[in-house]
Amino acid sequence: MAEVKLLGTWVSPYTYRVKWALKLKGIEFDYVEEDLCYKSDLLLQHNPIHKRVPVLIHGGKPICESGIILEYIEEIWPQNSLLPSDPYERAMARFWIKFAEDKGPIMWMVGQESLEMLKMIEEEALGDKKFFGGDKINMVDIVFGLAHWLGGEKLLEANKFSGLHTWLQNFKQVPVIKENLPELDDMFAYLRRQREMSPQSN
Ligand SMILES: N[C@@H](CCC(=O)N[C@@H](CS)C(=O)NCC(=O)O)C(=O)O
Repeated sequence: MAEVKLLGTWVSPYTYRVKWALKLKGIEFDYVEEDLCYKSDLLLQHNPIHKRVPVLIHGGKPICESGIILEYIEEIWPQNSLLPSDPYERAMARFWIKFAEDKGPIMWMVGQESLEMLKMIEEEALGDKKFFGGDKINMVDIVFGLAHWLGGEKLLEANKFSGLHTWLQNFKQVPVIKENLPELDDMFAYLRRQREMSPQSN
């Protein structure tokens, strides 16, 4: 078995978090595309609790849950660090990662609650920085990258979150992100086909 293997699926934002982190650190890995309608034995054996992607298999041992995987990657491969070295700044980065995890997709859906959250993020977490990590992309940017999947650009533009809108554009221009980002139209077409094929839709 390859030393590092990633089980994922191309429409999954959580899979991309792990892919981006590995690539930003220059780690070689084998990527295994999963069909979530027919989960492989490899996936079922390595994530028997949730049976979800992503799963990182390192030296034969599985690690599940994208947030936990990101922390693991940072510990095992400290090069091109994805967290600040200063303990206070590191705690702040983890605060915003937890915020993004707790709020989930709601943050990027139009509504009073999401607008208030986005305002807080823009003012408190991003400020006038290029990335949440400062001049360089870090784990907070990776976690907020979910915005792409939810068409965040339109929401940010329409509601005049110019700081966050510029951030999302800067984020998507980082070569590793740009080269590893599914097209929204392809994803919607795929998910539509999946829905049509699923027995519940008949
Ligand atoms: N909290 C998990 C979420 C992972 C997740 O929702 N994965 C989805 C794909 S985006 C999945 O595997 N779904 C299959 C299923 O639930 O059966 C993480 O951060 O890794």
